[in-house]
Amino acid sequence: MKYKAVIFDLDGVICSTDEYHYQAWKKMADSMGIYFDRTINNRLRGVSRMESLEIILEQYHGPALSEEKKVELATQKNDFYRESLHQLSPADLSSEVKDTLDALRAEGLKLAIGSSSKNTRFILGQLGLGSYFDVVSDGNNITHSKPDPEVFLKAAEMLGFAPSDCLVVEDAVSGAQAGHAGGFEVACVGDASQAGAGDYNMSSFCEIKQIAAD
Ligand code: B16
Ligand code: MG
Repeated sequence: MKYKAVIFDLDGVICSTDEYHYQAWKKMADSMGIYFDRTINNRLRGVSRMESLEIILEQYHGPALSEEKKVELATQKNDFYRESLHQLSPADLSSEVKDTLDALRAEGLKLAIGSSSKNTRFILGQLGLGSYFDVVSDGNNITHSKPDPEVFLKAAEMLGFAPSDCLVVEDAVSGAQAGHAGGFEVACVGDASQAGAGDYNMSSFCEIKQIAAD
């Protein structure tokens, strides 16, 4: 195999939580009278919670907000978001994703998660993947979020492999940039694939099997 491990982004790659993020931010923004739409929501892909809030606050024109208030708003959004994540179940894991993961593992590859989300473990549990991955690097073990490579470098370190031995899979341009900044090859799906941000720009998830085998 070309790689020893594959490091997957979570939101937008393993599962689709975009709509839940959107609805939760929308509820928070509406409560503050802040304009927010799906185009702005697209800019939040792969971006940390507090950095996402700053992007949303570009549309806020009221009196200055204290750091305490900002944390309160981000917490409010996360509470809405966590509530909606209870709807996630193993049925939300597509058979294409699960079959591809199983096939990669059967080839002897180690599988890891590299996500900006602090809700990673909860989401994996909801999907029935609570103890599936060999390594989980997420928003709880990093100080810099994507496009900084920290989350992927930590995953590679936990795996005990060099970045050149690991393929990163991403749906966000910021995530693909993070992979490249860390010295990883990157395979993209979704938005990042359409933007041509990866070394491989896939039209379907199962193409990873071919990429890893070449
Ligand atoms: P949380 P990923 C990212 O996950 C999401 O794409 C992004 O929209 C979100 O703001 C970020 O996680 C933080 O999530 O509020 O749950 O900590 O794409 O890196 O898996
Ligand atoms: Mg993502």
